Amino acid sequence: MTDVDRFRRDGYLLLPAAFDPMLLKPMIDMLERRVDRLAPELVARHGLASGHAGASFERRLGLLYDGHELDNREWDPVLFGPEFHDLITRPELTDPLAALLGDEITYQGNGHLRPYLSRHLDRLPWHQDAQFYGAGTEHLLWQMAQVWLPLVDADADSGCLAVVPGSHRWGLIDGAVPGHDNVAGSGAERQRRIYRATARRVAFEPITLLPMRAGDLLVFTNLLAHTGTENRAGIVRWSIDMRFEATRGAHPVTPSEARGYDVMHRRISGRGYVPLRVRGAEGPQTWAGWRRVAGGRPA
Ligand SMILES: O=C(O)CCC(=O)C(=O)O
Repeated sequence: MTDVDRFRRDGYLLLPAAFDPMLLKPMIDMLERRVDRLAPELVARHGLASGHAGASFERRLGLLYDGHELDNREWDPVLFGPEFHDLITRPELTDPLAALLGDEITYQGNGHLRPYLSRHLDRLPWHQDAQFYGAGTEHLLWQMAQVWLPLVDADADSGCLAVVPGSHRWGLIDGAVPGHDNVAGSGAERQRRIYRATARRVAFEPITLLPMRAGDLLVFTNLLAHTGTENRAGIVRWSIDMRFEATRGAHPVTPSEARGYDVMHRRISGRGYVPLRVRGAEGPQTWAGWRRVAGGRPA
């Protein structure tokens, strides 16, 4: 069975050791510099005795936030930079994606960097990503790929993902909120509805935990039911999740796929995400080119 067969059967594909961990180093070094710059402010704000300068990448941010809330979304803008650009245009990532999406591939600009702290009873609940993208995007099942990339080892104690294999065949569990605006934030009530409906649907299904090491890659469909798990390991589970598409316009699509692209692209442009061509006949866009499209947005 090929990787493509496995992806179509299970709705996800785990690629162990896709990256030499050394290739993650520029990204990690950049994040360590950010944490270092942030440390004096956090020391003052949280009344700490020390900035924990000697602590490891896995531990330092957790020590600086000990007992305090961290909003992961504050870290997303950090992805718009040369280190992330260079990481996601690498063949180690785009080769496996090309097997699934074809040779013209675009990162949709919608990535999240999650310094996920060790917090008992805290995790992202069960959902399908398409529930958030909006009804219609389920038709992009084979035109999109979600990628999850841990920057540190993530296991059952430190918040690895869990999935229901084959759940992409269930269709959209709850996306049918008429008039739902998929550009604006989902709102607490909508989020609750999505999480509740998905939790009910997965309740009696066999789940699979996906422990991963730094350098592994997980690729999954936008209909795969998945959740984060509790991080109880005392380390920061640094990970990146991001969405790619078979570049719109580069290949023929069905009318429902075209509708799916319309809904998805409305969200992307409405939210100001800046897509990046990571692979194609013209090669990947350069960092300078990506930055230019973003209108010189500061990195
Ligand atoms: O990183 C996590 O814990 C959850 C990530 C997730 O739900 C996603 O990538 O869609």
